Amino acid sequence: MIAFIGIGANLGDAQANVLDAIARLKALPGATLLGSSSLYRTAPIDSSGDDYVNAVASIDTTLAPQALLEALQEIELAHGRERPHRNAPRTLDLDLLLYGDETIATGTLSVPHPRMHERAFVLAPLLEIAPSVAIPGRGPAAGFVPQVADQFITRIA
Ligand code: A4P
Ligand code: MG
Repeated sequence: MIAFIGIGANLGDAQANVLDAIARLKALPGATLLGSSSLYRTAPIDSSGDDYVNAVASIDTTLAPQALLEALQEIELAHGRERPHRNAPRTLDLDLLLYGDETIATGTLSVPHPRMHERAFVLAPLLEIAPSVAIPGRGPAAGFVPQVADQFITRIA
């Protein structure tokens, strides 16, 4: 299954944390890294603290969605992620954005990620590596770009 992972960090060396997350995805058993976007500097949305560094990676994986989520959470924990409250600043956040064209709604997992289409920090890196990707139930991701045009985002050289 092809899956897309959203990567974000705004504590510590955010850029290094994002690059290390991509390296760990590359090394993940049961997954092959297909691609990763540039890194982007983005203003916090519904969150506080410094600007974020965001990126998106795509993998081809045999892991089931819940197993993949747990693997992502292990990578977050390896970075000392603490969860004092929702949307708190974080050393590393990994979100399962898309899992093939599946729609998943369990107590621990919502796929497609319910807010991904509202966020430039997801859409810009996602569209960089998958220009024609669609969000199940919503349509082409590119169609949501005009609605996030006011969110600050810049590609890191
Ligand atoms: N969960 C459910 N669905 C998923 C999914 N598709 N992927 C559950 C990952 N996790 C999923 O997540 C809380 C719980 O969501 C998990 O235990 C899992 O079972 P969390 O990572 O502990 O909490 P969070 O990240 O604070 O919440 P959430 O809902 O992921 O927040 P958002 O909506 O992703 O927002 N601004 C910028 N510029 N860049 C960012 O990266 N990120 C956020 C986080 C807010 N503002 C941001 C950024
Ligand atoms: Mg999260």
